[in-house]
Formats: sequence, structure tokens, C-alpha cells
Amino acid sequence: MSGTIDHIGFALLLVSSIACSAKSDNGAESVGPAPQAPTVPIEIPIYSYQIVNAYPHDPEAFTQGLVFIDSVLYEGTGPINGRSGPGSSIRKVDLTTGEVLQLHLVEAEIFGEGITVFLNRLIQLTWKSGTGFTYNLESFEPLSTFNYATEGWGLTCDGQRLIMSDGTATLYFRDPFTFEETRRVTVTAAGRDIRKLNELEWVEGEVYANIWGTHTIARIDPATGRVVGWIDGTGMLSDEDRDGRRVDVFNGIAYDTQTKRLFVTGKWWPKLYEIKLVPPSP
Ligand SMILES: [Ca+2]
Repeated sequence: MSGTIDHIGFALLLVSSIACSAKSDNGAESVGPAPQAPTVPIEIPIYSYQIVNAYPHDPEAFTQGLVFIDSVLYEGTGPINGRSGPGSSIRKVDLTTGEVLQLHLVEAEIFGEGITVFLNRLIQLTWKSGTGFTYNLESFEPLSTFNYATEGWGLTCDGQRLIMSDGTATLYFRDPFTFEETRRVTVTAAGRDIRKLNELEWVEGEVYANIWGTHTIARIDPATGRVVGWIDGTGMLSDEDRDGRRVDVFNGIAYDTQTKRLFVTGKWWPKLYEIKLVPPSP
């Protein structure tokens, strides 16, 4: 979606057991026994990262979707100014140089959002138009459209199903041929809904999701919707790369299944990073 960085701290996402006193219906403090605590504490590991490689990234790209498949980086962008008007696109990008190798601009009134690839098609969501587009993966020739009732934010594919976010805490699973919804799941951490799920990536059986407005990626169990890990991307874009630049939120995750490389970037970021996750110290 559009907008500039707001400073929702990562701490807001660090959901842990919350101590609260029980209240009766009339608001009086209950003096009865405390609710049963879980027998196993809920601990969600927080991964940090190590930068393996830093590559140039088009600082005009308002990144909404990122996919790496068969050695090609595909990127979907929103309007150049991040709000409305022209510039939404799908593009093939040379990973190492950042050069845009192929570009398809969508109509100026369309706000491009997440993208994914299924078979020989690239699929693109739009923010508020309720319409998605499919393209020939090689030529970017438009093939068809489909409709949905929610906003469109992030999109990925597990090989059999499309998985979509709409800015809420819900992930929608859709048939990749008919685009019909087949199931949905609410994403939670320690029992609390995790909203503003944005760009998505299917990584080794989990869904990775940028949380809009934060430096955080959630690692989600697609079966239960539970967050099984956080990735704290704080500090990735250096002060030097931010200096004097217009940059927006951390957004864009791509995974190369062949080499197991993980790529991340952000809207208008001048860099795209290959990162390695660093588990928390025991
Ligand atoms: Ca992605």
C-alpha cells in the first residue's frame, strides 16, 4: 500500500504472554483463581540477519512484489510517487547490476501491488481496484484479469496455491487457475492478530511476510497461521544509503529455491540485499 514510514516499533510485534487481571461482567476485579497459564511458554524466536551481498536497486521502484525464479528477478512496483498516478509496473531485473531488463507499465489509474509466478504466468495484484492481472512470463503480454473483494497487497505461491494478503491479519489461499478462494487463515502471534501483512514469500514451507511500516518479517506456519519466527531487519539500509534520499518501508522478499538465497529490499531503496538469517543465541 502507499504511505511513508511510520515508526511502529518492532517492540510492538514482540508479543509475549500478557499478564492481566480477570474482570467479571460488572467490571469488578475477580478474586477467583487466575486463568490457567499455558503449560509451555510461548516463545517466538527473533532472527537477526547477516548481509551476504548488496546489489544496486532502482531507487525509483516503489517495490510491491519480488520474485526470483530460474535466475531471473521479477519485481512489481506501485506508482512512482508512491501515492497515485503513473509508474506501476512489472519488470525483469538483472540481480547483480539492478538494471531493468524488461518493463511493462500498467495503466496510470492502477496501483500495482504484489506479484508471483505460477507456471508460465506472472500474476499481479492491485491495491484497491479489486482486479488482478496475469501476463505471459516471458513476453509480459497481458493474458487475463480476475477479481477479488478485498484490497490487494502481497502475493506468493506455494507451487499449488496462490497466497494473498490484503493488509489485515488474513492470508487467503486461492486456486491458481480460477483464483477462487479455497481457504483462509488468520495470522497470530501468542494469540494476537498480526495485521498489515504485506509482501509475501513462500520459503521452505513457511510464508514470510513483511509487516507494513516496520523493519520486521513474520515467518508464518501456513497451516495454523501462527508466527513461528520474527526476522528483525533493523539497520539494514545504512545511514549512508538513506542520506538525502527518499526511501520508504522495508518491503520485498524473494527466495531462490535452487540456491536457497533470500533477497530483501524496500520501497525506493537503492539497495537489494541477499541476507542470511542468524538464529537467536541459545
Ligand atoms: Ca515475494
